[in-house]
Amino acid sequence: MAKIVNSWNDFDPLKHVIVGLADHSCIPPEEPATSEKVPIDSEMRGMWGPRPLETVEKANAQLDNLAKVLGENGVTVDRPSPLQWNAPVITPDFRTDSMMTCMPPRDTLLTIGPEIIEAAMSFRCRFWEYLAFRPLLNRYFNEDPEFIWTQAPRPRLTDISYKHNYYDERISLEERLERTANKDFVTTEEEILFDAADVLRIGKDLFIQHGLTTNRKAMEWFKRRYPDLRIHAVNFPGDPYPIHIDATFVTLRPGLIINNPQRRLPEDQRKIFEANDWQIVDAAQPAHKNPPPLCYSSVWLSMNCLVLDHKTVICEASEVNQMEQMDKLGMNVIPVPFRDAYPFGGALHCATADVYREGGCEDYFPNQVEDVTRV
Ligand code: DAV
Repeated sequence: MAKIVNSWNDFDPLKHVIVGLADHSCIPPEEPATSEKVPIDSEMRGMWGPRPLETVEKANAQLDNLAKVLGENGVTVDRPSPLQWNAPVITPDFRTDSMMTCMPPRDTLLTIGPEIIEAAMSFRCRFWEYLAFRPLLNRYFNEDPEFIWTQAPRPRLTDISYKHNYYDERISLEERLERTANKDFVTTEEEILFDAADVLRIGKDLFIQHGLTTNRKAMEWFKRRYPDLRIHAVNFPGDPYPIHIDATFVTLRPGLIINNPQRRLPEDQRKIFEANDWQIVDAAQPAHKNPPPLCYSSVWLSMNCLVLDHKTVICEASEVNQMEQMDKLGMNVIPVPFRDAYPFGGALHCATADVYREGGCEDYFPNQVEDVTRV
C-alpha cells in the first residue's frame, strides 16, 4: 500500500492534486447565504439554471489544459465525478432548486497532513458537492493505510443559520465595509460553518478567514479537533464580500506572502508574521478591469495562483502584472490560460485541491508573541 495523502501548506513541492470539472455546472437560485449579493447591475441578477454549454466546454478545455501542464511538471492529477447539478436539494430543513458545480475542489476539500476534511459549507446549493469527490476519497482510503477521511459536522442550514435581510440592495459600499470591519457576516453562530478555501495552512499554524462563508464556531471546532495545531482568526476589513482567503492572502514560499492591497491585514493581526520574519507584500494590480461574464469572483483572482514548489508558480496567462511581480520575487512563472474557467468557481488555486506535497508539518512561527489572532 502506498502513501497518497500528505500536504501541510501551499508551497512545498506538489506531487498530486485534484483538478475540478465544469460539467453540468449551474448558476444556483438565491438562498439565505447568497441572496442579493449579486450586484444590482449584474447580468446574473435573478438568473439561475444550467450554464450555457458552450461556456462549460470552454472552461473544461482550460481545466484539461491545466491538468496537462501539471502532468508535464511531474504532478499526478485526479478528476472528480460531477453530479447532475441541475437538481434540487431537499432535506428535512430546507429546499433549494439547484446545486452548483465541482469546478473548485478547494472550497470543499481541506487537506491537513494525512487527512482530507469535507468542509461544512454554508451554501444550501453546495450541500451535496462533496459527493463528486467520494470516488477519489474512497480510492485513497483503499490504497493509503494512513489516509484519514473526515467529514466536518454536517450543518443543517435551517433559517436560523443566517441573518435575514443581511443582503439588502439599499446598503451602500461604505456600510458593507463597516460591517466587514465589525465582523458582521451573513451567517450566525448557530452551527459550525466553513469553506475549505477560507483556511490557509502554514504547517503548524492555520490562518482562517472569518467572513461570509466561515464563522467563529468553525474556528472553535478546528481548535478542539487539532490540539497540536495553532488556530488563528484573521479578517480583512477592506473586502465588502469576504469569501475565501485565496484572493486576499497567498503564501508563495516560507517567509513570503502576497496580500491584496485593497484588503490589507490589519496592523494588530500582523505581529505573528513580523515576530517570525515573514514578509507580507502588496500583490500586483490585476490586469483586467472586470471579471469575465457570469463570474462570482472579483478581478483579484489575478493573485489566486498555484504554487508548485518554492521557486515555481502557475499564474493565469493574461495576468501580466502578477506574473511580472512573481518574477521580481524570484519565482519562475508557468503561464496557463484560465479566464474561461473563472465564472465556474475561481482561478488556479480554487480549481485545485492538494492531495500530496512533499514535506512535513513544520513550525514556521516558533515565536508565538502575544497574538490577537490566536483562537
Ligand atoms: O476576490 O472574489 C474569490 C475567491 C475564490 N476562492 C474574490 C474572492
